[in-house]
Amino acid sequence: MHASKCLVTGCAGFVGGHLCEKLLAMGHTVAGVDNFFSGHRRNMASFADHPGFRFYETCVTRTDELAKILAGDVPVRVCFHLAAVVSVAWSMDHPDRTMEVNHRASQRLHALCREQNLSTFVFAGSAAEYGETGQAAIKEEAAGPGTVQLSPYGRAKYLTTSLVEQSGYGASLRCFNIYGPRQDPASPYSGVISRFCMQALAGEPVTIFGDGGQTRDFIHVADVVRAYLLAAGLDDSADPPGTPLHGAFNVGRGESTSILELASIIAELAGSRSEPRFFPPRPGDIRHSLADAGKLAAATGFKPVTAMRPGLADTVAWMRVGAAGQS
Ligand code: UD2
Repeated sequence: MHASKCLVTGCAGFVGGHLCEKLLAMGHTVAGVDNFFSGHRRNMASFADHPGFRFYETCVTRTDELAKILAGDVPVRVCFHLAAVVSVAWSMDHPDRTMEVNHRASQRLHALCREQNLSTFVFAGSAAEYGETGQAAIKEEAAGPGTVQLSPYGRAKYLTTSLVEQSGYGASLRCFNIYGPRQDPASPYSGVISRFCMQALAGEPVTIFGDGGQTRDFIHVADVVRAYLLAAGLDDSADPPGTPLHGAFNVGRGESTSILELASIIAELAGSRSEPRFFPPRPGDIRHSLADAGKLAAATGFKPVTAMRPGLADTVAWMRVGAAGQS
């Protein structure tokens, strides 16, 4: 495969770190950008010293800095734009900052990538762009100009995805609930799987918001990384190979798991007798969220390969050793 220089914004984040690791292992070179707002140096530990990796500590709102990085000695060919305000809850209290980072800065970077003739711009969209659809399995068309997103996070992601779609340049991956090793369990905004794993391993009660009957479409980070490569036209297994995608694509497994089921599987895998403890539902919590991921499958043949149990076992195993050594 032809080696490309890639820009990965959010390279110290949970997904960004995994993506950089994979790109470098494939022989690409990576310029990584992060400001450690929610990312961690530990997420770059496995590749920070790789000769093909160069790190730039800056914020994605600094478009002038990004322009310099893009036009370096070896020009960047592909941009993966993952840096963002990542917490739905934080966005509720900081709508202006969320709009600046998740939409306006993304808009500027998209324009820059286009001007500089990068082969593509792949944006981290989100299932939060859909709001409450009432649909069993959500298709991409469910988000439109009349959609009412439940958070500034969802709104800003939607606006950026829309501009990517309308421009005819680049792709947006609307990922559903991503989980796996290195997801930070320690923040109140952390994903449910990382929190449950940490609680179960510590022998503490698992915290369930609401009755636990709410469902999510969980997808392992390794599958999400493959989806990013396909979207950029960098995956050899794609059919046809090497064609960047255009437009918005759901990334999920198309399978529902309830929060109660999740608590029970994680307790079993962790060998824990932790009991669930019930708390009031979170404001704005969606009841059911399930992807119809047929569009990405039809375009690329993509099929997630990590089933729920092995994926959770992998996450519990990492948390047992990895989380203990976090700095
Ligand atoms: C996820 C993403 C968010 C956005 C959204 C799109 C994460 C962390 N967040 O939000 O960025 O893309 O999907 O719709 O991936 N819960 C508990 N106990 C806990 C923690 C959570 O019961 O200790 C419940 C929570 O009330 C919710 C479900 O678990 O019903 C999933 O919560 P989450 O925070 O992992 O993710 P979500 O779907 O709110």
